[in-house]
Amino acid sequence: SVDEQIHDTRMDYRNMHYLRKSAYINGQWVNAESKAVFPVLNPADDKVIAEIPDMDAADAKRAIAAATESFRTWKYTTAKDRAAILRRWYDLCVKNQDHLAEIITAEAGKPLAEAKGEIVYGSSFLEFFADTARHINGEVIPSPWPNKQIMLTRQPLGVVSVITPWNFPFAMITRKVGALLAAGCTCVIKPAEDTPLTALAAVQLAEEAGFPKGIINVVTASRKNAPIVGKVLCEDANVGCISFTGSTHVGKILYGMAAKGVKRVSLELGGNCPFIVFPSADINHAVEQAMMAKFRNNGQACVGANRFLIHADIFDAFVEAFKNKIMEKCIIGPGYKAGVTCGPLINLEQATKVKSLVEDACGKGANVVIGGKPAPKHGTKFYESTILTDVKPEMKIYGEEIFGPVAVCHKFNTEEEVLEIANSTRTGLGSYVFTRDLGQAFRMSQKLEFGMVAINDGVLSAAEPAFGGIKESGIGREGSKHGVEEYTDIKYTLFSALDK
Ligand code: TXE
Repeated sequence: SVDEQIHDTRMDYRNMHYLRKSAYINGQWVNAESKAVFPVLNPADDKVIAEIPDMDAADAKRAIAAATESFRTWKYTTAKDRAAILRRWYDLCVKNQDHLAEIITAEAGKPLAEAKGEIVYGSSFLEFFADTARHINGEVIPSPWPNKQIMLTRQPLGVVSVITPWNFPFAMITRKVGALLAAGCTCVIKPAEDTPLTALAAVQLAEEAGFPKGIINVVTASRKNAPIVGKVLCEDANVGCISFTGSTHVGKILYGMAAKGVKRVSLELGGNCPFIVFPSADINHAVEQAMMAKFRNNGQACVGANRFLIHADIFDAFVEAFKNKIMEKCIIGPGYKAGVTCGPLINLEQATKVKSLVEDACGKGANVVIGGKPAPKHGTKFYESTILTDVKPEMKIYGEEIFGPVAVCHKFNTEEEVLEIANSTRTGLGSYVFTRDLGQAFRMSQKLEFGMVAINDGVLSAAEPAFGGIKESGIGREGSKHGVEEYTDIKYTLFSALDK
């Protein structure tokens, strides 16, 4: 039975704080109207952690109604009051970081230390947006007419539908929800089916922080019901904006549905990030950063390095040093075990995708430097940390987002050539460049067609900068003041003086 499975595990879920098994609508912890449930599994051992409501259209409508009603008063709260509650939410997340991290490790598989890092990183958005809430300034503009004044103010968009992925189950919630609450919006969250427990725990802390009922709602749904709930969240007339992070494929479907109601969208979609190393670079530093850019979260990050483009003069030295670093640092195992740095992939679908991409490449002549196969002794979803060379354009792995622990290394000879290769993708999220040549760094920052360029660094994201991509990587920015403005519209008011 599910109960036995829950007990038969090395993580004791019974003692986990903040493990909620209900969804959250209008300030109540609730079941699906249909009473349906679905299991949430630990990807390390395939055991059931909890069964939670498998909601459908009726539940989604109920949540939107609650968010719509609460918006009527929330939009008139002062920025100071909104900032104070956000700040309390931040404090509670930091205080409970160990409990939250355990839930992430259980359902997402990532090592505990990394899960704690996600809580620190994700909480920093709440702290930052608490500050930003008080700086959503308008403008007063010189008028072209005498005795008149033009005022531009920022208005919240209303109810935001928030659909999040499983790779950063906490940070993807805080990055969106913190910003939209600061702006004065309310929301309905549909967390990824693989990682809903983190979202529920985060929202329980929001409840403790004092958000009034209906401001934040969570509708949980299985993979089967996600499109049903998603359709309502995109098409309901009361929804003003859809904020989504996930695959480009699903992003396009949601964008299409949003278009029917001329709704605003914020889309953070897939990437195909180049990691470029020039001969002048400090190779040891580049390798250290490559480890972060590739193997953080076991390669399951949209800003993860997807293509290593290494100058021919240093190719062999880089690949050798990279391989040695992998042998030293990549310890595969379940996330709760001390010392483990590489957990499982999130689900069978992702594990199969990574395996078949490598098999396709090897079948067409790619060379395995290290790894190159699943690691079944740890479980069904583990994969060895891998380096491939001799990858050609006709191999699927050349153009696809790998989303796993596989580093594909290519050789290049000139700056023009590497720019051509790097830019030849329909996506444009992050890019990384390693060089000591200042002029070259400047040219690369100008010419790389990506929303973000990191020079001599492998980690880009924080609350302060504007995170986001161009082309098929999405629309809009998260973090920074731009991330808050994303959830506002500009209202223009004209004041005409009656007394002349
Ligand atoms: O993503 P999906 P998946 C990329 C990455 C990965 C691939 C597939 O390449 O290998 O996408 O991952 C919800 N209406 N990224 O299948 O399906 C779903 O329930 C409404 C990059 O997990 O896009 C979940 O909440 N919602 C990405 C969310 O969409 C729908 C992070 C994301 O799932 C829906 C994740 C529908 N019709 C994957 N179908 C990044 N940018 O970081 C699914 N969902």
